[in-house]
Amino acid sequence: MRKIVSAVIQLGPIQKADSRSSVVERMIALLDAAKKEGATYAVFPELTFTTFFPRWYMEDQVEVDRWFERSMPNAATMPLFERAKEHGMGMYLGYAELTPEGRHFNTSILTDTSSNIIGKYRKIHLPGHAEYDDKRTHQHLEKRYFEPGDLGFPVWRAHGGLMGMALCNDRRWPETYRVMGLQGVEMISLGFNTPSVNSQRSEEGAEDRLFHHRLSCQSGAYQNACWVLASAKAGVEDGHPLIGGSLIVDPNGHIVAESKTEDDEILVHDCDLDQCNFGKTTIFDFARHRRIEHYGLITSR
Ligand code: CDT
Repeated sequence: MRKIVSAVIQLGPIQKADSRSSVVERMIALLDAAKKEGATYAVFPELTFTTFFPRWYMEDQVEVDRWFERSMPNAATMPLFERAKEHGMGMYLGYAELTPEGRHFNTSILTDTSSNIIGKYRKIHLPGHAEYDDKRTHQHLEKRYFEPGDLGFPVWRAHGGLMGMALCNDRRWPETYRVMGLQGVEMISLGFNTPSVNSQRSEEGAEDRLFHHRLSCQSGAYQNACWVLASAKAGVEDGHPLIGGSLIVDPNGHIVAESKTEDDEILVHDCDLDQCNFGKTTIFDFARHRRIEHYGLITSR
């Protein structure tokens, strides 16, 4: 058995006025609680340190850049990295990255048990739109504030297995999982901020959104025989509701843990990476069963 005692750490709402330090304090308390339950690996949400700012339309780049981190860790986030190192815990977490060259990405990182950053992923599937859209009930301006990720979908040998990362909308695309699946991924961590209502179809509410979220994570896990750990930022942020539904999905596609609230909450599970072996050597033995001569269209359009 190759077990990773994993904690999916859901964060409740973060308001526009909340400081990075107050969020980091909440994260440290949750990390401490996860450690008490034996966790050695913690998964935090997408854009962990702030409210989901892409719902706000901004024209002033100085205002936009306030939501971004110029380095990681930095003064505000360092206490989290220090605590994780004290606990000997690895982390996945998402943040808005502003590079020294002035590029903007929706990013996640993977750390080892000494809080060294050993992997970086930049979100590839950016949902939403780039200009103000008065036909929507709310804005979703990721295409305005971020450029598509430029690092692909690598996997990293860490924590005793092959680890992959994704962010929110990526989970709806089978290609996300398959590109990592082809590299043998055993555990995919992903953070998300999903509005509870479809801005273009108000009859699509939280139940439908939770259904599509579970469907995406469960099918990705099953079809690639890997664990999927999904952490929500949930609850009502400045009047805007986000679904909860943080999940731990096993390599058979079964949900083994799911959050019950839209607030700060922890899910802990002993994830045995060897549970991936059966699927990877039988029905989803890609080398034996895939028929790539028929898949060309997928990459040509
Ligand atoms: N953060 C993020 O990617 N959210 C999207 C919302 C899609 S609606 C524009 C998601 O796929 O959950």
